[in-house]
Amino acid sequence: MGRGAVPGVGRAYGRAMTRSPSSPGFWRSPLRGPWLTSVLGVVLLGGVTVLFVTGLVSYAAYNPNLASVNDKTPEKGILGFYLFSWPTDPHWLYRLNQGVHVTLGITLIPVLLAKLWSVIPRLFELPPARSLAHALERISLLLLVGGALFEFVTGVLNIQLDYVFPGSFYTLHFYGAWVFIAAFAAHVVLKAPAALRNLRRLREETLPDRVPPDPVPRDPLPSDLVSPRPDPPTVSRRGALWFVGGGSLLLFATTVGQSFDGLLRRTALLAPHGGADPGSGPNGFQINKTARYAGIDPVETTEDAWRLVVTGRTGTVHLSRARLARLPLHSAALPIACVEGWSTSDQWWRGVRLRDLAALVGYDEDPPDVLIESLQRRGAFRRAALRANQVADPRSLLALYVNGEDLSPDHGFPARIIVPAAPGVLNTKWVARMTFGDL
Ligand SMILES: Nc1nc2c(c(=O)[nH]1)N[C@H]1C(S)=C(S)[C@@H](COP(=O)(O)O)O[C@H]1N2
Ligand SMILES: [Mo]
Repeated sequence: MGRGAVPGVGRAYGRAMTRSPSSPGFWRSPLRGPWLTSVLGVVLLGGVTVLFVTGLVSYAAYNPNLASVNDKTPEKGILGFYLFSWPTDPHWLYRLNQGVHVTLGITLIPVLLAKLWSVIPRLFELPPARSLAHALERISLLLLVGGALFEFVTGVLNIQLDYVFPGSFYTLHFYGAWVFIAAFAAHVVLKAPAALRNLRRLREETLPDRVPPDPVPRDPLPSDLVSPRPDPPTVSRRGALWFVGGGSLLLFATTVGQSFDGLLRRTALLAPHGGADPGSGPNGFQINKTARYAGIDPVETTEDAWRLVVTGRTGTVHLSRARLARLPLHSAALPIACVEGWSTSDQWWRGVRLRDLAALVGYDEDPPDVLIESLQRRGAFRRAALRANQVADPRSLLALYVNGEDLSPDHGFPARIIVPAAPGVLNTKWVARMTFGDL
């Protein structure tokens, strides 16, 4: 029977209170309250900010304003206000950015779920709106929860599966991020004062070992999150935090290896799998799409059949692979870093400088932008545009060799692009045509 209730009435009221999720008594965990919600909220505030920034940076790395082939969200309008020319230094820039974005995103999943769990009574609150301000707050909450789930789900699916969403991952994840961050910012502004108050109190009292059966004395702050009829606690608040943190740690430990080689990569149980086994040897590093998957006909890559077609100010030249191999060759140690978060350590690529190829077609100084097209006939990644600063970098190569050997078919034989600091998708494999200037 409820505290201070009239006998009989109390029991009926109690039953009504527990029957529907919109009644506060339905939610019985003594862990819910401003304390747990505030701690999780602060972790997410930091984490989501990093995710948002690295996400925006990742989009900029595609150089989407350079050419339509690079841009998966051409209708973005002012949302592209911040775009900048992606640099080529430091050469591990995209590797770091994307490793942080994906690894942190996966690590935060338990925190996000715990946070949603901690505020779930609020989602069922009735009446839906008590005032205009309350209505706005609830709409922002809906966008916040929906946006968060949407961003995490699309992100994880893009990493783990052959993408299954209707529509391009890039478009959905990009627009979803803006909806989410707008709701997130509104939420932070609305909730920061209360969260700060809660956390200041938390610093004053030391972390209690067990939640008291009646949280009212410890949680004098008025809160609709505190259950009016809490069940006896089965775990302390400290224990609950360990549970969430342990989940995060487990996800982190089974993801982070995808940014490294050798034994560490094998600990990345959650990294994309099911692709081709790269085997060992000079070409034994991660493969994204195999030549077979991309529909590359081996006949078209033979010495007799394949010609690189380079076009520029002074016309077009056709180069066999043997001809290319007699041009001045240079080496560069550069990683492959995919938007999916995995990356390789630096590989030793050897080939012709992009700026030397530009010089062959009339750009002796100040090489322009270039459009790269592969032998591949279908698929979004068969073409990419590189900006002039990327072409000019002496480490940017049309690579013929890697780690002292011919490129393998799966790594782009007869020739592939490799550019410092660029996302994997700009490192086009099975290159057939390069068009300088006039994108
Ligand atoms: N023609 C072509 N080039 C491509 C791709 C592709 O699908 N087709 N995938 C790109 C992507 S997304 C990445 S991450 C890298 C991966 O290179 P790797 O398979 O040699 O590791 O290749 C890039 N080059
Ligand atoms: Mo990629």
